[in-house]
Amino acid sequence: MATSATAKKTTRPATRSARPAPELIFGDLWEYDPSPETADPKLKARYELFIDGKFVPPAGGKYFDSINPGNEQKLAELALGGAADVDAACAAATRAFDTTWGRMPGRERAKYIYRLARLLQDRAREFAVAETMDNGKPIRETRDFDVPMAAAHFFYHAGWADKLEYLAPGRRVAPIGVVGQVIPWNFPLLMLSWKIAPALAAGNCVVIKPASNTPITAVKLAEIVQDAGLPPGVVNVVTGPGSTGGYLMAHPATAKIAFTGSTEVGKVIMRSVAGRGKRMTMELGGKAANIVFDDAPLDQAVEGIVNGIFFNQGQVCCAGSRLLVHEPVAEQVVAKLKTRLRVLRVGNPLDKNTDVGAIVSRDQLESIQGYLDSGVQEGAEMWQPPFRRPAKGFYLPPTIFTGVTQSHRIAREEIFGPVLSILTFRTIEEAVEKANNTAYGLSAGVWTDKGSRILKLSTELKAGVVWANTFNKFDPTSPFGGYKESGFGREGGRQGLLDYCRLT
Ligand code: TAP
Repeated sequence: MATSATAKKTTRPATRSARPAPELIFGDLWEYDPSPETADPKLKARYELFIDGKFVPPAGGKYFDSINPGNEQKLAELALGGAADVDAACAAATRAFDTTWGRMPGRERAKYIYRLARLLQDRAREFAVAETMDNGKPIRETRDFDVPMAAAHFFYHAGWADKLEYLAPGRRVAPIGVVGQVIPWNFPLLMLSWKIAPALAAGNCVVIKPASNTPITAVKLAEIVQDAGLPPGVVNVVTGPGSTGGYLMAHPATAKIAFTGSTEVGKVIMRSVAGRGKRMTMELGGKAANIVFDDAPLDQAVEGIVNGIFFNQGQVCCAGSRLLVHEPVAEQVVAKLKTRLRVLRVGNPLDKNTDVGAIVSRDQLESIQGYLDSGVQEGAEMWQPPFRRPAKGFYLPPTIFTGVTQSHRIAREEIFGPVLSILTFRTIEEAVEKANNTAYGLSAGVWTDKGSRILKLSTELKAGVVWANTFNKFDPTSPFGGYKESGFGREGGRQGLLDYCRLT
């Protein structure tokens, strides 16, 4: 610690004490007092598929690039897996299930899963940098949240592997078989751990397809799977486009499928596998209400609002993207929020001081921009702090809209960006009605001093998780999942593990 603290000090400019006021430096953060992460992400120029315990080229011989959204530079090329590769991966997973993993006592499986957790911890810094470069999220988040939480999921589920009979006392608990998994780009490594860890703990074998925007930490995790000595075929990683994910989901070898991504693609998958008897979990989109009452500690609530919508640039399924604020304090909350947003640092994701990093891709940036245009056209009032866009990379300042009504697109659709739509309410009934007026039902937040309000809202809000006087709190022991068009099934905790088991 002493060494890094000293090193950090020497890299800071001598004029540090002469900092200008925050408003003046906003937008100049790339030039101002940068504190870049320097750990080597150990990236390879090319990554192959991971099938049957080996890294193999794709059958079609094609590759695609992964781009760093922070500076638009190419990071690596990845194998473009297709149907033949999915066939090979499913065959390997079936063999592994029939001959090794599916028959292995839980206490033995646990040792392998603990090893995955520990090896991931050993390489935590490298994974954090790689994730930040591939996704654009601030290094502070990958370092302090994504990677430690991913390791925690492996540790937690390793602990379950030899105790499965306690999941459902009186029933026989068995694995399901080969599981096909498809994950999104917003928490690439974390979503991978949410998928793989419970599947392995229950005795299943997996074929997983990461998002093509952010495939790197998945293939790096495959290196760890190899180093941990898991039997060949237990974990297979097939990188490639959405169509490869579609083929995997519908593959006859997959007894269960687990999808995290947009509601739109989730519906396509559900239609494609209807009637095939597959077990299914769907973790889909969200449009959460974050509700602030007049008796809430407002400074604390403002921090919760900021965390709720600007964490990971708002590219979070459970983001508190609709702020419902009690009319008597609405003006005060908006004023405090603006003051806070003026000092958020937007910029280089590898800078340890950055609060808001890059949007994952140009396409996503354009999609968010489309929502900003629609908000303005429909009559809401947009506000952004002063911001100078870096020459390269996909950046957007934190954005808030006031004067939003429930019919506006920005109040109804999942924007998946750093954009907050602010509505007001007068009574608790109105707050509940507005919060539930959405096709989604993943999460919600409540800020109030009154326990009775918290109890009432936690039962009346139709959301998989309701946070009270906090937001975005996660734990491997706690089940996470949605209602309505946010999906079904749970990930995490006993309930999440049960979704990977066959009970007889
Ligand atoms: P999607 O566009 O739905 O993509 C998710 C994954 O599905 C990617 O790997 C994608 O591959 C693949 N895919 C695309 N078309 C497919 C098809 N027809 N069949 C099978 N797979 C297909 O979502 P996204 O943009 O990556 O992620 C954002 C969405 O995920 C948001 O709606 C967010 O709310 C949701 N999400 C939900 C949760 C939970 S826990 N509910 C957590 C995180 C994210 P390509 O990348 O190659 O297109």
